[in-house]
Amino acid sequence: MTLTRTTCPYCGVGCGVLAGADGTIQGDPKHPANFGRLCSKGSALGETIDLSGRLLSPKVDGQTTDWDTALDRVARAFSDAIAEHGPDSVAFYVSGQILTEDYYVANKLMKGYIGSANIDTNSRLCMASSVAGHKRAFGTDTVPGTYEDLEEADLIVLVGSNLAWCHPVLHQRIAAAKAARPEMRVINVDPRRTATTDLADVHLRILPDGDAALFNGLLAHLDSTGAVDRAYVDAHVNGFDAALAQAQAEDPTASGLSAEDLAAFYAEWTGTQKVVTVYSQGVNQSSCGTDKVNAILNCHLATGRIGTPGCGPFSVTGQPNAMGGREVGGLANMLANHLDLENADHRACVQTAWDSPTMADHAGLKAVDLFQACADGRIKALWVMSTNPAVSLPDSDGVAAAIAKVPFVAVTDIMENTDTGDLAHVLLPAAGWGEKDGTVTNSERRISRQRAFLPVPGDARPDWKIICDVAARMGWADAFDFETPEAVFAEYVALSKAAEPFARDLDLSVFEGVDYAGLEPTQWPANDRRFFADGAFYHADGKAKMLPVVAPQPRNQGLRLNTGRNRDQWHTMTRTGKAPRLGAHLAEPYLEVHPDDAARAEVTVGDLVRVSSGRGDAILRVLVTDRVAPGQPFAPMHWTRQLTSRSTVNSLVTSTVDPISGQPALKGAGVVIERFTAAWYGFAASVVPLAPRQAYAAVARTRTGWQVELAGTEAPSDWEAEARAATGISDGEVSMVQDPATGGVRVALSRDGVIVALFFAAPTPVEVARSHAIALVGTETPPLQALAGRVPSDRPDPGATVCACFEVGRNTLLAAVAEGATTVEALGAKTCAGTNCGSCKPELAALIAAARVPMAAE
Ligand SMILES: Nc1nc2c(c(=O)[nH]1)N[C@H]1C(S)=C(S)[C@@H](COP(=O)(O)OP(=O)(O)OC[C@H]3O[C@@H](n4cnc5c(=O)[nH]c(N)nc54)[C@H](O)[C@@H]3O)O[C@H]1N2
Ligand SMILES: Nc1nc2c(c(=O)[nH]1)N[C@H]1C(S)=C(S)[C@@H](COP(=O)(O)OP(=O)(O)OC[C@H]3O[C@@H](n4cnc5c(=O)[nH]c(N)nc54)[C@H](O)[C@@H]3O)O[C@H]1N2
Ligand code: SF4
Ligand SMILES: [Mo]
Repeated sequence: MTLTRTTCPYCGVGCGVLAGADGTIQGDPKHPANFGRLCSKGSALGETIDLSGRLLSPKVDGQTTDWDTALDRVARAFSDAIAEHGPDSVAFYVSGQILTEDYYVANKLMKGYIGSANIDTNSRLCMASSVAGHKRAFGTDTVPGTYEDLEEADLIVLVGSNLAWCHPVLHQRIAAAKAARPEMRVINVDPRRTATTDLADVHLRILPDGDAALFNGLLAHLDSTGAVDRAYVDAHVNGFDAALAQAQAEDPTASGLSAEDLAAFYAEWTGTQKVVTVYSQGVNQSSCGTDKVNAILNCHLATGRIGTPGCGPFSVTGQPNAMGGREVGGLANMLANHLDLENADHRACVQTAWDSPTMADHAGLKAVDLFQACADGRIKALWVMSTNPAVSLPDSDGVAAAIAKVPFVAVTDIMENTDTGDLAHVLLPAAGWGEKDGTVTNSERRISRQRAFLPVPGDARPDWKIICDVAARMGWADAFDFETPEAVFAEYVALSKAAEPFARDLDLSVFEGVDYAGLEPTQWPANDRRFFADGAFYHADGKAKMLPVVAPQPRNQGLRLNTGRNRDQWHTMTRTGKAPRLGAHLAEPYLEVHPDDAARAEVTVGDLVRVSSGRGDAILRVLVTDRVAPGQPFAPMHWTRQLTSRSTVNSLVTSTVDPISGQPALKGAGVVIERFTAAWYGFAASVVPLAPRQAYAAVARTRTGWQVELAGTEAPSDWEAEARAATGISDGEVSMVQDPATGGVRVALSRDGVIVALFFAAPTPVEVARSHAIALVGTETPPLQALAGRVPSDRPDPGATVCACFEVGRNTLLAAVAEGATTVEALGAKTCAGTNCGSCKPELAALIAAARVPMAAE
């Protein structure tokens, strides 16, 4: 079996993968991002490349059609809108998950040919505050860090980053470095205790948005203790005095931390030369995100701790090509290749290189404004590529309604049914990961190839090709006559050459004339060349800039909803949702609630709550835990209308944005929670695909088909009919057991002696061993035995999955701990858990710790 060297399509770590057409997936030992490691999502890639649910042909108005019809329709809709209402009446909304070549041609078409800058991307929800912070401080959007810095650092401060779940291989690299060098220290700044906290020596549980006060306090402390590098500041930094004066006027306890915790943190940061501050969405996704970024950068600039090994600020990118998108200028306020839209010389340079008829000369609409313009009727034609805004944008119900109002909507996706695709007039089938070729740039500016190892299915085409096909039909065939992604890449590299006179940071000369087919993972400007090591920045005078940051006042009344990610799901689950072993870890939409808040709302573990905000509501399962602070419930962002009836978390989030970056405050919606009173609760497993139809329903894939957690507001009069509807099985024999004492109902549906579905319902949350019930589906177990719902003594119930790779459940692990496996290594030796990708190791450690706490202390 020949394996192809490619790159993982999920997070910005950008791990190298060896992949085979039979679904073989291995970490690439030679890739400098991962050296052979993969996390649970990467390891399960083989389970997500089947063609189920794929969009395989273009569709116009819901009807399958051919490419010519679909492309003509898109081109005509855009050309007509532009002719009638001008270039700013159309928009593209793209994604950090398309390849650099796709991004480059989309940006070229919109900015250089249509002549508008109305192209924005989901990176607006993700990296925009970091981009804006970098530009303010450095004069350009440069991420100076490398992964090796993380291993060389003596202190790593993780701010608003759940690295263990979101950048697992980087987390593992840090864990390995720390194991080898135990004196290395990790501090985690997060209002929530996460799997990442478990690796940290110190957890600073700040108040939401307390980061600016924390880092302002650090700056004042650096100054008062003589730790500022005066020579560096004098030579390379402007704005020190103003930034310091503002920092001195602030009260660091506004961060929510005690004076002792602050003093200890400040002393450690001040006393350690090699410090890396890693930050992510807890910093960026805020109404003061850009200021938070600059508060962090200020401290590194004041000490000259930037650009040297083992030191610096490090904004880790989320998506596989978030960085590539920034390079090609995929945001509405950027031009290609790190050039500035507002700069006439830059515009002229790009226009000359593109030989284009026009050039956008003012910033386009940023994501939230773009969908507001859809709602207002200003946008007449919209093209969404590789992102699912009807789920992932704040006020997602409002966004879905706005998309539905646009006279023409095209969506390019790999999946047939998504919440956004369901609103499109034209659906364009994209070739997916493994089927297409191109490049991506990871968090450390390393460009790697994604290579095809599967045939392109059906009529699908790569995104760059679809964009060029539409451009050609709009009259620009010559400028978009690329035959291959290699040709696009070459033009992108050439544009960087043309921009050389402006001496920007983005220097792609190492890629000139490179062997694209065999391209080795390579950093720009060149492997091992460091940014800012010599103190040269990109403001006009070559200096960096420190910014005065006004910390927001702590707002600590009411419930504030924090949101984020789960270990084993990727965003709106269109791909990870296909892998049974990924679905088994946290299988339904939930809300982590502090015990005090749960008591106040009179809810307990397993109950359902209705969470409401001024925007909308969502029904979520309650998880009572002190991992979250009082007043700060947390919900993951993943669930959609395809999989749930009413559990899309962004229905709750308001569209407040950071005034500088336009990035929405996705981590801070004011909410109220109340018990969701259900007349009955249920669980079902079936061999056929399930649709969410009850008041509460959450569907997931299983090894034997599909499962659904459900609840209804009215007990059905006919339980057999309900069970058949819930499981999608209308034929076959039925066996039913009812328990009048408890009101419980159990139904088995079988065909020719084979169980095809099981359904359990009760007036309280159903207690049935899920994994056991799922395993019975498709077997010839006698129905009444299956309905006993108890686990036969010879087959212990493994419980909820903790280790996705080996599918090891919580009960299995607890039993092993009880038998003496009280270290992560011992647990691994006994159960295999944690011995493949290692993503569950933090949870294994937590489980061991919890199991050893005497019951009375819980
Ligand atoms: N498993 C998985 N991995 C992913 C993704 C995925 O969907 N699933 N998506 C990828 C993408 S696109 C991205 S952008 C990254 C995101 O990666 P991360 O940013 O690490 O992930 P999040 O869970 O969004 O948020 C991180 C933390 O911010 C904390 N936080 C909330 N408010 C504040 C605050 O005011 N201050 C501080 N200091 N912290 C706060 C939250 O409690 C949370 O633990 O993950 C990438 N990796
Ligand atoms: N509340 C809350 N909301 C958030 C966040 C949060 O932390 N909290 N995080 C935000 C962040 S950081 C991000 S990055 C966004 C992510 O949110 P989205 O980008 O909306 O989520 P995805 O599910 O990654 O959407 C990618 C889509 O592209 C499709 N696709 C996959 N491969 C291809 C391909 O090769 N070509 C094409 N054309 N399509 C493809 C997938 O099927 C899927 O429909 O969510 C944001 N929303
Ligand atoms: S850490 Fe996991 S999701 Fe991220 S690139 Fe590596 S294997 Fe893929
Ligand atoms: Mo992201």
